[in-house]
Amino acid sequence: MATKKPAGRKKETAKATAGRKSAGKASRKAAPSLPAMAKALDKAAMDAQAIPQFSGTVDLTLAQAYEVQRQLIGLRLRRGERRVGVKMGFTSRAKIAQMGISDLIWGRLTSGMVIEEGAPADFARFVHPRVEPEIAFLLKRPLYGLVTPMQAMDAVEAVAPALEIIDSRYADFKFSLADVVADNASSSGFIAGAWSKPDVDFSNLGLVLNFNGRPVQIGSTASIMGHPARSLVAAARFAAEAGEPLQAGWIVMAGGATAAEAMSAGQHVEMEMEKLGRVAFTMR
Ligand code: OOG
Ligand code: MG
Repeated sequence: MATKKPAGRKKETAKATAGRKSAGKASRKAAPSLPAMAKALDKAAMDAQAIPQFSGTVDLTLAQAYEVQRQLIGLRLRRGERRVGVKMGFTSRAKIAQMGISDLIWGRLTSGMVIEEGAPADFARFVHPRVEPEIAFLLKRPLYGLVTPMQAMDAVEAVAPALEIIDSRYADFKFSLADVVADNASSSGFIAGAWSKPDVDFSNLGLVLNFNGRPVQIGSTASIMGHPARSLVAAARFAAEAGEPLQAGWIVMAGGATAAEAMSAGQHVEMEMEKLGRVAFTMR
């Protein structure tokens, strides 16, 4: 394929590469701008239509990828969504092994991603959704910078068993580190179960993820960085570095304790966690 002249740069968008899974070494297309990437990801999410990953076409640094993410969320906030927290990614071996990425990442949660416990989610809204068992923290005061796990827990109002629906906007759910960061860490929806006071020892709670009453994943909260509080510590650091410190009332999703499971329409998803109880929703 012919290499484009820089003059064609503005016109090139991620769409122009549609159909290509990953560009070969020979073809380097002119890179779309960061705002164009944010728009393409936003549209992909709204249309529930996958786009090709950027890597292979664009050399995106991690800092640029986080800037795309910031702008992507900016588009949602401008449509009236509210910021409600932070999600952490790749905090367990199981997730690292499943996706082949071992760097901790984070993403921004907005009100449009909230799914009420027990409520149905619409399969048509997603590209190729997966679900993973997590634990959620609800903060009672702001938390930022370098904190110890104890200081982090002091800011926690409550903890809950939670499910995250991830739905990569990239074809085949394949991406590089920069790709997935730009795509807000694949976030699509999350469901928190009943909140408990954080005086429960949640460091090693057994959990089972069930599809239509059948177990599909089993694990423990201990697989989240050895102790989920460490994920909150990391979230506090990332958020402060981004100039968006964790706020009172925000939710922090600690990251998947097991590999994520692909979902289809008509599934009832339930996760049962020792001591903290269950959380469920139906994909219709
Ligand atoms: C990226 C998001 C990772 C987690 O809990 O580790 C994540 C992905 O797997 O698509 O949410
Ligand atoms: Mg997750």
